[in-house]
Amino acid sequence: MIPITESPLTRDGNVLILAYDHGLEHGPTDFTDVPESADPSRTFEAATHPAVTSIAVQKGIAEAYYPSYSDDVDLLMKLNGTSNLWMGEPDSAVNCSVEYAREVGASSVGFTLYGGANHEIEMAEEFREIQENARAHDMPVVMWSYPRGQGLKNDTKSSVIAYASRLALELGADVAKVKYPGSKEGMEQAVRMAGKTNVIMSGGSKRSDRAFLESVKAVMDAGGKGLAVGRNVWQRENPERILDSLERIIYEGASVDTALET
Ligand code: FBP
Repeated sequence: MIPITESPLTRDGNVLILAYDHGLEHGPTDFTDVPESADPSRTFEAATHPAVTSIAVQKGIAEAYYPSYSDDVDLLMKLNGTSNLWMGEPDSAVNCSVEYAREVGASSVGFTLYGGANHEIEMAEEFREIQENARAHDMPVVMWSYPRGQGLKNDTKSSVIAYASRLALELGADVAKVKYPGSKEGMEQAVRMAGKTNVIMSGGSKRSDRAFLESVKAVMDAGGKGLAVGRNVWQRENPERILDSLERIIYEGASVDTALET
């Protein structure tokens, strides 16, 4: 395992990844409410906030925008991804190699694994190659560990999320990014099952400030290391404001009420 506390992926041992691969994963619909959010520069600007440890993007956005921000922003290259136009069983195309991610300037890499999907076997094999290449370059690996597929009726129940985080440990990820299981207890179980792999929460669709921050607080109280968040930041008119609140909860241990006062 890579001690991620020594990498730019963390601040004081905690993590706040700003995810911006939604143009691929969900398409332009995610930019409808705040049209200026379609401009990647806006999210790169938000990523200069001191609360943000890294920005997670796909190769094309990294190539086009990261050079203008490389002094102020740490890059996590997402190595696979699929559009919402794909109607088949959950799967994710490998779009970038570890070597090329490094060339573009990434200090860490991210990979989605859909445990339980018909394509789990191929995805796990692709992950093996990526994980071993990343080890060779001392680059932390973040697994977007999202069990889903025909057999899974509820992909956020605690036992499924605990399995997701365990799967990340077993396959050698440094960080497991999992959906919120709905409670602090559920997150505690996921953290326990992950062993030495660090667990962070996936932000999810946009919610009220309080509901979102309460889930983040529960994650931190459960022993999680932070979150990777997209829509709950850049779908807001003022991304900085919610980042101020996140900074207080994740790095200062503030309560939700205190964080909301910022
Ligand atoms: P959000 O915080 O907006 O949920 O982003 C996290 C993320 O994992 C993105 O990296 C990715 O594009 C998206 O969620 C995928 O969500 P899903 O597969 O559930 O549609």
